[in-house]
Amino acid sequence: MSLINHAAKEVICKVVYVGPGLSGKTTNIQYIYDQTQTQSKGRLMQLSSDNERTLFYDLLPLSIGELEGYRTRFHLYTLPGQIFYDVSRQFVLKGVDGIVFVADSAAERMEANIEAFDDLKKALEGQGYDFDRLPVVFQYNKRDVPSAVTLEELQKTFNPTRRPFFEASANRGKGVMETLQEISLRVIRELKGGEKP
Ligand SMILES: Nc1nc2c(ncn2[C@@H]2O[C@H](COP(=O)(O)OP(=O)(O)O)[C@@H](O)[C@H]2O)c(=O)[nH]1
Ligand SMILES: [Mg+2]
Repeated sequence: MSLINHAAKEVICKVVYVGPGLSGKTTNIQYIYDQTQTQSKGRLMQLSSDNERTLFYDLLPLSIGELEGYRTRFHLYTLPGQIFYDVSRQFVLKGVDGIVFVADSAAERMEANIEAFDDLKKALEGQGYDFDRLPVVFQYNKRDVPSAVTLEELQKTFNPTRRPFFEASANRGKGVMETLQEISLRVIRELKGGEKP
């Protein structure tokens, strides 16, 4: 559920990028940070160290626009897989408004993708969310790697009901802003009362 601050006329939406370690979540956030004008972004907080980039989470506050007189702000978080068994990380999912699932296209990472996906669904259920009703966008990242599995296989495995998805090469910025735009659109639509696309 979004945080609404009536005094400040602000809505704060929480979007969490989830996926297995090294699938490209931080790369997405960093690219968004680099592409966003200074006045529209807060400080990028990266709670991680150089040699263990996947351990903690990133937070990027963004101002996206106005909705009925309220400033809409997004807080983008990244969250590694294995969340179900790690209570300390579950707070990042508290009050989540939208999820970007960042899968790694490399064949050798499919098992890790599936594990992270199952963990995510369990963690959301544990907090009373219905994954099928939450705004979700799938990002199939690392489409450039030689061992990439087919789009069909990814869709069949993660997104059989064909919710929005993007192919990406986040390290080159491909698909990153498209993913962000789609998830923010879905979250705002939900805020306005769940109009269907
Ligand atoms: N080949 C390739 N490498 C990528 C892509 N996106 C990210 N990477 C690299 O994958 C590594 C892990 O990315 P990172 O964003 O730290 O993963 P995170 O653990 O999900 O936050 C880094 O070396 C990135 O430069 C991509 O689309 N293609
Ligand atoms: Mg990271």
